[in-house]
Order: sequence, then C-alpha cells, then structure tokens
Amino acid sequence: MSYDLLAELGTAAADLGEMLDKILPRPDGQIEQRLFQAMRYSTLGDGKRLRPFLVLGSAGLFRVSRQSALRVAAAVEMVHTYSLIHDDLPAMDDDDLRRGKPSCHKQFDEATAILAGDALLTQAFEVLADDDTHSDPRVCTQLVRALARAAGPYGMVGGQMFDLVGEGKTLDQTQVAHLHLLKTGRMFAFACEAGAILGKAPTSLRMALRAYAHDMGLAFQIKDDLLDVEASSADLGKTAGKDIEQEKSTFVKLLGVDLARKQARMLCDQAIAHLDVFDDEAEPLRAVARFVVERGR
Ligand code: GRG
Repeated sequence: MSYDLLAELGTAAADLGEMLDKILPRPDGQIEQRLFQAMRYSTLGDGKRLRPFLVLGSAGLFRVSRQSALRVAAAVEMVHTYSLIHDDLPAMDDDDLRRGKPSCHKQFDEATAILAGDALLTQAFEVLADDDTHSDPRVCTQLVRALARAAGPYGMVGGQMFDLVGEGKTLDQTQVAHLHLLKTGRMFAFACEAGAILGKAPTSLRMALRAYAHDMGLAFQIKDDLLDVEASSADLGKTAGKDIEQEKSTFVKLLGVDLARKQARMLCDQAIAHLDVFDDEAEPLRAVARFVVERGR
C-alpha cells in the first residue's frame, strides 16, 4: 500500500496537539493567565505542522522514542509560533490574519503578543533541556545548541533582519536564496537533524539530512512565493499578495511563475535524491518534500 501522507500528517498533528497541551501553561485564574491564553491561542491554532512532522520523520529513521521526538517537535513548533507572532506585529509585517484567525496582537494586544512570543521561545529551550526529552544530557545540550543556532542571529532572526533591510531594494537570486536559507531554511534543517541528534546517528547521515533540508526548504520558499501571487487569503489563512505590496524581492519576481515552478520541482527531486542512503523508512520525508511543492496553502 502506498504511503498516505495526509493521514500521517493528521496523526502527527493530533499527537503534537496533545503534547503541546501538556507542555503549555494552563490558564487557571492566575493574574498572568492572559499570557498563557495567548500562548495557547497561537500555538494550538491550525498550522500545517511541517516542522514537527520533519522531526518525527527524522526520528523515525533512528528508532527514537515517540515521546522524545514529540517533545522536540513541540519545542520546534513553539519557536516557529513565536516567530509568527512577532512577525505579525505592527513593527514588523503588520498582519491581522494568521492561521485563519486574528493574529495574536489583534486578538489580545501588542504587549501580550510580544510576551507570548518571548515565553514560547524561552519555554522551548526548557523543554529541550529536560531529561524527559533525552536521558543523556549531552544529547540535550546538542539539541539546545543546534536550535539556538538555527533560530538566532545566524539563522531565523538574522534572516528576518535581512528581509526587513531588503524591503524596497532589488536583491539578486543568490541574495534571495541566502535570505530564505537564514529565515526559514535553518529551522527546517534543525527539524530534519533533530532525529539524528536524538538517535546519535553518524555524521554522514546527518549531512544527508541537512542536504535534504536545504533543497526542500528552498523549494518550500519558492512555493510560498508562488502561493502569495496565486492563492487567496481565505485559502492561505494569512494575507495574500503581501510580497508585491511590500516590494519584496521574491523568486517569482526574479524568475517568473513558470521558471519558479520548475525550480521548485527540481529542488524537490534533488531533496529526495539526498535520501537515497535510507530505505523505506525515509518515505515520510520523501512524501513531505513532494507535498511542499504541491500544497495549496
Ligand atoms: C520575528 C524573529 C522573527 C522571525 C520571523 C518565520 C518568520 C521569521 C516569519 C514568518 C513570515 C513568513 C511569511 C516567513 C516565510 C516562511 C513562512 C512561509 C513561514 C510560515 O510557515 P508555514 O507555512 O506556517 O509552515 P504554518 O502556519 O503552517 O505553521
């Protein structure tokens, strides 16, 4: 029987939801409960859960326990959600819609949204450092270091700065690719390597996963640029057409729609080829690479 990605994405999202519900602080009438409500509002929303799925997919290659993999998947989703909350703020992308509902600062207020993002980011590292995530403290340290590196100045936050400074400027294809490698690629790479860290896999297999993540992450971004011009806000659950409005240099602007589509498919094939070192157990990662370029949101 062929691999049913949509069913597996559904199962993973449900398991992740349970883990997040366990981890996130519960509003129980505390004075600060508004913060907990905002964290839950944004994190338990309707995301595609691609990064958690990648963690589970890479962990599945190395027989890592489901509990460990789900805790790391939850930490990645918490950092991702923090980035979305902060990105939507008026000082950044200024967006009112996220995951099909009002963005965090619209539903609550700006100060609460800033704090909810801060709290998700910091709690994610508490989750990774906990011995419930892995009994070997060296593994926990590696996870903490790798996620900090992916999310910080040499990764997502650096990419966000690059993006803000680049608005209204003409960037070439190499610069646009570098921007997205920082802004989204490094977090995808962490998600793909996390299973190898948890499973103490050899460097050669970690490198294969990193190469897969690199090409798949770029394909994801090209598809994101295509969806921005081709899909509606209702389909996306976020505001469509923002790249043109903000005069961003995108792959679609640089290559045109047809070539961008071809490039995304080529990167998807290349990503899948990096997984040749694995057998059937890498099917979830192969399927998700195809999904990334075929998705409608
Ligand atoms: C504010 C530090 C900081 C960083 C922001 C990730 C990011 C960096 C901004 C989000 C805005 C954006 C459009 C980024 C491009 C990458 C992208 C499409 C992110 C959204 O990821 P999806 O599509 O979202 O996986 P869901 O909601 O499905 O989880």
